[in-house]
Amino acid sequence: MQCKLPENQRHIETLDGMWDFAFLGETETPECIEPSQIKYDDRMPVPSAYDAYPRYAGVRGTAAYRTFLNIPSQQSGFLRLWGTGMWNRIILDGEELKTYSLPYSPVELSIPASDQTRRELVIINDNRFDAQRVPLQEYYYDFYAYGGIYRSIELHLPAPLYITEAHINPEDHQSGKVQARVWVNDHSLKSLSLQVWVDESQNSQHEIPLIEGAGSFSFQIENPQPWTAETPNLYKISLKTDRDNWETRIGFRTITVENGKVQINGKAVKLLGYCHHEAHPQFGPALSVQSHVQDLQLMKDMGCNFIRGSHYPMDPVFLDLCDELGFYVFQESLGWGNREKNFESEGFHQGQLEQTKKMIHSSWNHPCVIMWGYLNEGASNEKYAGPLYQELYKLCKSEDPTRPATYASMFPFEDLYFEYCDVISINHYPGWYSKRDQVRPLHEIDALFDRMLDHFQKIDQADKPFIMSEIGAGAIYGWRDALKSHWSEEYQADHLDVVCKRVVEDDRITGVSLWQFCDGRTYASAEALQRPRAFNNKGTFDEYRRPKLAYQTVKNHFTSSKE
Ligand code: ADA
Repeated sequence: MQCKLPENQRHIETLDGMWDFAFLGETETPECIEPSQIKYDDRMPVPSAYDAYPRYAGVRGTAAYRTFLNIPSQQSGFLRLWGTGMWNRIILDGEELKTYSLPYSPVELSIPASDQTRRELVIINDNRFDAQRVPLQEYYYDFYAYGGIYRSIELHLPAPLYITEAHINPEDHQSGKVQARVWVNDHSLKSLSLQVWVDESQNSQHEIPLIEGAGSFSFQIENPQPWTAETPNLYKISLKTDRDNWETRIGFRTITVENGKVQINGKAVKLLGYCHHEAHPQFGPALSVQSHVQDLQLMKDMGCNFIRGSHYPMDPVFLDLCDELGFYVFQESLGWGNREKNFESEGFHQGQLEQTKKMIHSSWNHPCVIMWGYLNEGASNEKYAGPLYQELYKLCKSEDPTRPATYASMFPFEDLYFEYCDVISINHYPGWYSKRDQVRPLHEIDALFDRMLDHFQKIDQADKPFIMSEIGAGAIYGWRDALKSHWSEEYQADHLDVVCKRVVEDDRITGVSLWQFCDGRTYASAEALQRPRAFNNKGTFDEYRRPKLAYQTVKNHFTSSKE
């Protein structure tokens, strides 16, 4: 079937569905595999983490995906891949388009025009750990690293002049003023005629001067309703040129950081919620909208208003749902416990900057995102890490001055870089990783909060909001035990009882993202010795989202704080 484009309009189609597939095993040089030699002997859904499926469970090596595109002759366009793991080589009609490794990050690739209308798209994907090929992902990260195409792929066939990006920034709901910046593909263009539509009605007409393909303008929405987690009011914005129609949704909410508080629309909020991995034992990180809604409904029901997307940028579908259902999101780039070897690697350094920038640009318009994060539990107590902490902070502030930036530190008392964050985020496990002779060491929890709060005062950081970005205890689902000690559901519930009580009652603590929403698969190697079943078992739900005892405990605290 020949596809016909609507005249002078952008045509977008999803490439999701069943693709040809082949698992090629431990190839020596996936860079050199000749696409025409690949024998596709299977079919695989896109999106999918193929190594989560029974036939390929746990394999490491090279895989190939193939599909065919139907593009009118002489039409150019681009592909948007919303998130892949771990290393990829993209080939169109036998020609290399790009080789990259930016797990969980969106990537765009131009499609050159051709006489042919049936185009062959091959994605060679490798899921082996390799410091050169995959500098951002190490074998020791405490969540299973899958291969495949985790998220949707879109084919965009725009008119010759099109909008590449727009940041729509509602100032505040009292004024209803919206500042906007728009970018087009043609950098020689001097001005752009554009109409703004709000919720299907025409709002305003603009003639925007452009410099190097970018220009700014503003418009007004009459009496807008504010966006908060409790009142997630959204407005659909369409930017229409005579050749394009670019759409997004926005919410009127401001974020400020003042006197040790995070303020939404000028009002201090207590952030209560979970760290959330995109993970399911059967599907890995390739989750459906149905599964995202399940997780969000469970968190809403417990009184959560806050989610830390650990430890990589969340799926845009998940962010859309957070916009719609009302959650505040801490959106962070991929990193986990990185040390000297990583900080000294050029690939890691550049990869951090590139993925963080892509994260900011691609999730800029989501009202749910209230802060940017980077380098989870990196070496923020070491001198060698300083330049990257500084660069990432500056990058966040220059790409987006409207949101605070932070990083989850595991060094509350030795951290050297609190100057490079607007919110102090601490990961710590009092009452869990404890001295070997301690039985039910719950007393450690309040003692740690006291010491940290004193310390932030002493080092003059108490004017920054403080979030407990990880804290928790493991429990094996169904393991109820008279001793109520480590790994029992009782101990986890008692532990989170102390944590939540403290966070809810102490005004100096801005919030908590408990570790973690649900259990998640981790190391397949002996690294798993502290991880029974090879899962991180600190979920309040198990990996199939079945609640443990702690569910009711956390819910009681989080819902009581709202009364
Ligand atoms: C760290 C890390 C988490 C998880 C946690 C744990 O804080 O950021 O990903 O590994 O420890 O369970 O120990």
